[in-house]
Amino acid sequence: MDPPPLGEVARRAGGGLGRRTVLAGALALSACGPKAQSQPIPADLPPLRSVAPFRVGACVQALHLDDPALAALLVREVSQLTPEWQMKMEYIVQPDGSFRFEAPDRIAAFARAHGMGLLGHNLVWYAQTPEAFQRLDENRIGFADAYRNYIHAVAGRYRGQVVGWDVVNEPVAEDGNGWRDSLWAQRLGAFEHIALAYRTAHEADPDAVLLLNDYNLEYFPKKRATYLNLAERLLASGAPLTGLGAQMHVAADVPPGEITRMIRDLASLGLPIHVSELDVSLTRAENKLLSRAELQRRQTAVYAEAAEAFMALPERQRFAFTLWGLRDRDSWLRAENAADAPAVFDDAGRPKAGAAALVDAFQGRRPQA
Ligand code: 9MR
Repeated sequence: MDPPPLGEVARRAGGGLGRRTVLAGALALSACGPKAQSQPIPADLPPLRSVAPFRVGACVQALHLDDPALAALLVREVSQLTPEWQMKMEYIVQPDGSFRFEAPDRIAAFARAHGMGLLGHNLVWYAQTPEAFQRLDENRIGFADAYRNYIHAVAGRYRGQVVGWDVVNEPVAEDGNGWRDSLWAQRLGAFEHIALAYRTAHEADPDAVLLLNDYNLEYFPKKRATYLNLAERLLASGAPLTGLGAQMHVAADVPPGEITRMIRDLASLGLPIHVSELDVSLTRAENKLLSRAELQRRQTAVYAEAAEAFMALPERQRFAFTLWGLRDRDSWLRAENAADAPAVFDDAGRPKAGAAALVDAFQGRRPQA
């Protein structure tokens, strides 16, 4: 199950104009504000991975690897892959309780062949509770043993191949009031199932960075506070939580400054930070009065802000910076709205202004305003 559209929950007003105005000349000519200047995307824009002093990631499905243009773009631009859905229970756990690994094995092999990192995503998610777990015959195996067995099987299989795991995905309630209910919470305890997942993942792969991952942390300070509180409780309990992920599925009219504040807040615990699923939707913008060109301009500014805030972290806290879909046409948001164009490469794989903004920020340059 996907999280609800941000529009349903992100009730913030549109905010002022962003500071940064790197624009794709072709995209942004008509509706620029008075301060905005159009700036063409350099024809020889260097690959993202070549300029970033940390791993740049993208999500991927096994079928993407059959698209030569996309496979080539991935190899050129990114240095880490996150399986978009095929390392989740929905793919791995079969109705009879057996496991399958064809697709994630293929993605892992591709990453290895191209010297890329691999990020395991994810081990436990409230939204995925396979039938085999719901109908578990506890005369044969206890629930906690089956849960631990799953984590051991999956994290153990990719031991030494992944740089890290999103161990628990989206544990915080939508409104930030406590944690989500789930089959896992009901059977194993609201806190205990989370702590147990970290302890078990660590047994299975002691070298992997073990991350927590959630969304809307920039939009809702309350949700962020609950997330950080959970992280602190896990650490206090001795659970091996070693990284914090912020998904960052944001809209182009996210108020300037919110992303920067969120990244700083998360970094306050001292753990490595993963910008884990960044995309910037045009069609989810709350402010329906903004022109498409203005939304595109703001989208570029949002990518710039995210990259600059990440660059401002101490080096040891920059885990990776991951884009949720490299080209517009690969994005999950396209299924929701065919008019969306949330990525930094267009349908043809050409860099948009957002890609140029990332390159600038990763090189420590601020775009001209
Ligand atoms: O983009 C993913 C989509 O292809 C899958 O069908 C869906 C369910 O597995 O998950 C999407 O990715 C989600 C990610 O795993 C967790 N954060 C929200 C992402 C977008 O819904």
